[in-house]
Amino acid sequence: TDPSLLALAARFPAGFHLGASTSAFQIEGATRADGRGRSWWDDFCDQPGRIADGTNGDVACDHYRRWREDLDLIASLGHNAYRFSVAWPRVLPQGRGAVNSAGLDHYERLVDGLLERGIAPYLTLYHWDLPSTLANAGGWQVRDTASAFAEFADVVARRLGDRVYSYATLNEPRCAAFVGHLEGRQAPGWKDGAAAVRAAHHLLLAHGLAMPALRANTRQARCGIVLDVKPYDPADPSSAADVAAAHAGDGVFNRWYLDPIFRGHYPQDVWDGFGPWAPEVHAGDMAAIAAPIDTLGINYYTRAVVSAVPGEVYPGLVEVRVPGQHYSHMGWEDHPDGLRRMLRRLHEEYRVPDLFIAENGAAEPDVLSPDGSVDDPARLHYLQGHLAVVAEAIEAGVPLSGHLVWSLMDNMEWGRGYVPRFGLLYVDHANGQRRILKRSGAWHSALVKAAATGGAGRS
Ligand code: GBH
Repeated sequence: TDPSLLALAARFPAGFHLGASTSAFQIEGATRADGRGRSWWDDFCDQPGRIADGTNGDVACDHYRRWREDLDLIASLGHNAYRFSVAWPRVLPQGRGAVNSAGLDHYERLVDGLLERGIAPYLTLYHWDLPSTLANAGGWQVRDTASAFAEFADVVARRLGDRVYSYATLNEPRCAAFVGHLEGRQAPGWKDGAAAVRAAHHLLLAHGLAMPALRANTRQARCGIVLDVKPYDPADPSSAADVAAAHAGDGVFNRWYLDPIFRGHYPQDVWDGFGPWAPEVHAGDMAAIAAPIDTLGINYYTRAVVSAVPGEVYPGLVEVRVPGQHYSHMGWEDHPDGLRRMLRRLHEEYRVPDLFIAENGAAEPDVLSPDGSVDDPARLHYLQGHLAVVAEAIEAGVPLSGHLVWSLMDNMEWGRGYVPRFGLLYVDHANGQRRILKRSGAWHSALVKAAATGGAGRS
C-alpha cells in the first residue's frame, strides 16, 4: 500500500469518524411512495427552466428502494459513519399533524441497518425539502413554520432516540435562506433580500425551538446544526476597500449564523449593513437560538476571494479567481488552507465544543471509461489535501470528531440537476443506476480502512 496513505491514516485517532454524506431529496427518488407528501423542491422542479438539465427528484439514485444494497456498499468501503437526511414530507405529509408511520419506518430501517453494520448514523432533519403545504402557507416567511419544524423534530427523535449518533437540526440555513429567497436559484426561487433575511431568522429560530425537542427524546445523542462556512479573503490585501468587503462578506456568510448560535446576538455591522432587511426579532428568540449545542457540523468546499464593488448592494463585493489555482466543475477553488483557518477560528474564537466536517468534496467532470473505471485525479488531489488539513487540525488541538465526504454517490445537484458529480461512487443513471467506485473513492476507502487498524504508526 501507498506509504503516504498509511502515514496519513496513522494521524487519525482511534474512533475518528470517516465516511460520507447524502441528503434525502438528492438520492431517494420514490417521491410518491408510501404516502410521501410533496415538497417545495418537487414543485420547483415542475417549473420550466428552474433545473438546468430539466430533471427532477422523482428517481434520483433510487436509494429509497436500494437502501439495503447502499448500506452494504458503505460497509464494504469501511466507512464508520454516514450522514443522511430525513424527508419531512415522508414523515408529515401535510407538514404537521398526522404522522405517516410508513415514512418514519424507512428511516428506522436505515438507522438500524447502519447500526448493524457498525456505522454511526448522522441524521439531518432539514436538508431543504419543505413540505408543500407549509410552503404554500408562506414557508420560512412565516414564524409558525419554526414551530412546525420543532414538532417534526419531536416526531423523529421520539421514534429514533439515542439510536442516532448525531442529530443536526438544519443543513445550511444560509443557503436555504439566501440561495432560495435572494439568488432565486433554489426553492422557492425568489429574489427578495428582506424575505431572505426573514427566512434566515425563522430558520435559526426553528433550530432553537427544535433543540429542546431533541433533548427531550435523547440522552446520549449529540445534537447540533450544520452550517456552511467559507473564509473571505481580500483580492488585494493592501486595499482597504477589499479588506472591508471581505469582512462584510464574512459577516453575511459566516457570522450571521455563528454569532447568534454561539454568542446569542446578531453581529451589529451586518445588522446595520442589511438596513431595512433586518428581521423582526421577538423577545426570547435569541435565547432560544443560543441554546447550547453539543456539536457543530460544517460544510466546507472552498474560500471566497473578493474585490470591493462600490455602490453595489451590501456586502458590496464580487468574487474573483486566483490565477494558477485549480477550480472544480462548480467553479470552486481547491484551497485546503481555508479549511485549516476556519477550523482554527471556530475553535479559538467561538470555542465550539465539538466539530465535525459534515460535507467536503468536489464535483469534477468524471468520465466512465469503456473499461468500467472512473479516473478522477482532481478529486483525489482535493481529498488528499483536505484530509491532511483535518489531521493537522486534530494535532493542533481542534476538537474534531469526524470528516464526511460530499458525497457518497453522484446525485441530484439541486438547480444543476445531475450534471455535477460529487460522488465517491459514480452513478450510471442511464444503466440501471449502477454504482461504480471512482479512483478517489478507492483511495478514500483504503485510507479509512488503514485508519481503522491504526495506519502505519499504530500497526
Ligand atoms: C452543499 O451546499 C449542500 O449541502 C449539498 O446538498 C450540495 O449538494 C453540496 O453542497 C454541493 O453543492 O446550482 O444554482 O442550484 C453547498 C452550497 C448549494 C452551492 C447548491 C451551490 C447550487 C446552486 N451549494 N448550490 S444551483
